Amino acid sequence: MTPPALIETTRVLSLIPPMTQLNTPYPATAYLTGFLRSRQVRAAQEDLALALMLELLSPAGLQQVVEVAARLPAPGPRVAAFLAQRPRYLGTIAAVIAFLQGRDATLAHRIAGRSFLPEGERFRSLEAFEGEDPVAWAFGALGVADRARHLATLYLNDIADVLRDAIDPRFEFVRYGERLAASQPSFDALAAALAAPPNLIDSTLQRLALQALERHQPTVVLLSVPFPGAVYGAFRIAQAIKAARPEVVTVLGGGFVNTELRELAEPRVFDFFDHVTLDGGERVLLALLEHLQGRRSQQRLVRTFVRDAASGVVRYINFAEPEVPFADTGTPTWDGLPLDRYLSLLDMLNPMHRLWSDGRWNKLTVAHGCYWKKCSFCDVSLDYISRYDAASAELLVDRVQAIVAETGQTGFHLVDEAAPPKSLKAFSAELLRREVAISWWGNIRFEKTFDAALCRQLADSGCIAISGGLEVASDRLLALMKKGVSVDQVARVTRHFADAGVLVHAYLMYGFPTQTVQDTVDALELVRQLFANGCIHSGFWHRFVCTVHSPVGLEPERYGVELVPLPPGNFARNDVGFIDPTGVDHDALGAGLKKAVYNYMHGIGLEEDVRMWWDEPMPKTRIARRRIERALQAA
Ligand code: B12
Repeated sequence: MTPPALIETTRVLSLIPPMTQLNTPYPATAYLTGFLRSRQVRAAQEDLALALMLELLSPAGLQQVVEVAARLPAPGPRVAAFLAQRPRYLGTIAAVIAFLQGRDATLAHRIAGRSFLPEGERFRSLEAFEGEDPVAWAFGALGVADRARHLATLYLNDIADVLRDAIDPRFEFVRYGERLAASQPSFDALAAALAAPPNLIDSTLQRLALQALERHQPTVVLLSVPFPGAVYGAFRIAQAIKAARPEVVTVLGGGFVNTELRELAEPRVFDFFDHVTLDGGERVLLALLEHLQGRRSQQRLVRTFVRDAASGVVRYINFAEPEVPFADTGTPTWDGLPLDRYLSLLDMLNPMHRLWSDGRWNKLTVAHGCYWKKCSFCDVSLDYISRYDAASAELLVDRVQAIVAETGQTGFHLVDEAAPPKSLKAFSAELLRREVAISWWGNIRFEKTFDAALCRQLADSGCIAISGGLEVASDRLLALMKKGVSVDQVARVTRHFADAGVLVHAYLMYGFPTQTVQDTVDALELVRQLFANGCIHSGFWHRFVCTVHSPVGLEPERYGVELVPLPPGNFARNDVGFIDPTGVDHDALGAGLKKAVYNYMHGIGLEEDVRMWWDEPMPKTRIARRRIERALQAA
């Protein structure tokens, strides 16, 4: 038995590294902190991504940026323009940040007037709009606040350009050094970047990390990397911790690790982290904390990579133990995160992307994993898809009520890959029964179950938007990808949602194995008809990427393609190239698809022949002009 005193000395600090999002915290630390506290572990959290940005975008931080920029021997045009206007930038930055944090709403009028903010290159995007009042085109006559937020976002984007040109070309507001980590078989590039002297962004981040350490005095620090664009920042934080306080145990986990580091064998990673863990963090952490408290041997760690002290070899330890059921993972807590300091940027005019980057959303998972888990493009073999575990509607609404009571905010983003219709039905009924007023949105599959009555019930319970995959918009390819929906079904379901007043966004995909040019033209024609018939309001085309854990990556021959062997390496594995005998140049087609959907979202070109969106001659569509209309009538 370990003496209680030793257990009590365990203090866990979970950190969000830069960059993920600025409008709302990425939820992993909230989930883990909530869980650990439910198990009486002393746990705290901080968002260093937000802290870093608020520091650099403060008058003092920006002054430091000015100083670095002013020392450049040959500043590029964007940096020169910034330096020329430096008093205006320094004089406006605090006000703009307060405005974007929602703390100074009346500034909207001055910003919208366009004489308050210095305007750099990013404001040129406004020239693309015709008419005397360019932003009104996008926001309508009423949107002074939105207009100002868009202008303030362009202003921040100009500053981000300066950070890139003067300090670090790898910097972006939602990802940092992404290419150093994404699908990188070798750790060399990341190692070299980490060995370089810290630039202003790095040193600011490292100072903030050490201040957080000072405040919380943790014995264990958890770093969560959901995406490749958070990896470099996480390693920089760990580097600072290991240099200043080597006895603090550092642990790396999160979506990127769960996806790309499953075969990790790179010993240098362990110069920064003592442990790297896979999949759901709950059971893993209980085992690890017990181990650190001397109550469990190393051989009984769960899904944890360690570096063997004697041989220096990386070992994966996975002592089989039952997972913590989803119902017992506790309620996420945002305690400790500065919820009134997040920035509501208004970058993109796509209405669904706007929900992603605008507004402070609480996050809730309806069920762990995906109930369908068949789509051949998805990482269905991984735990966060394959391990399906639902909770009762009562428990979910208990969590909702606890989160609203804690945060004072009623907006929820359901972060499921695809929230199960049965659970959503019960969840919405329970919200209505308890008269809990919230707004919520999330991702679903366009299942038949979503009939008119259910869509109305979901809307009544607070559903404001849903997204779902229409993917390649071709019945042949939907069947090949085992999506389990048909185009006609998607039309009917999306229309039910739209009729209930819910914003509908379609994930669209191109470049799937065996997809021909004709398939692509036909897909756009169907998408055009879905917009024209009021089924969908928003959409975005993604280029299909083959990943090693998806059915296409695991059994390429079943999809008629051949994989390009991955280069050898002991770090990240994810995207894999493939040869499709159709030989179609999908990149060339992608630009036309994106242009078309962008215009459809604004009601433009909906009656035109879809071939107009490409510069090259394209085949005529084989889709009947009233195909979607008829599918809707048939219902
Ligand atoms: C919702 C979602 C989004 C939303 C919201 C993102 C956000 N910023 O909040 C949107 C649609 C905006 C989005 C965008 C993107 N996403 Co996304 N997203 C998801 C999804 C479905 C859920 C994320 C979530 O909130 N989960 C809930 C949290 C609590 O789970 P979690 O982070 O995994 O944490 C658990 C464990 O991982 C673990 N854990 C986490 N951290 C740590 C740390 C330690 C130390 C330990 C021990 C454990 C641990 O414990 C937690 C509780 O069990 C995941 C897939 C999935 N099912 O997880 C993909 C996923 C994270 N996204 C992914 C990607 C690639 C992206 C994009 C980069 C896509 C793109 N190309 O644009 C962008 C990045 C946008 C950005 N910069 O913010 C990938 C990342 C994989 C990878 N290769 O790195 C995932 C895994 C899906 C996938 N396979 O494609 N995404």
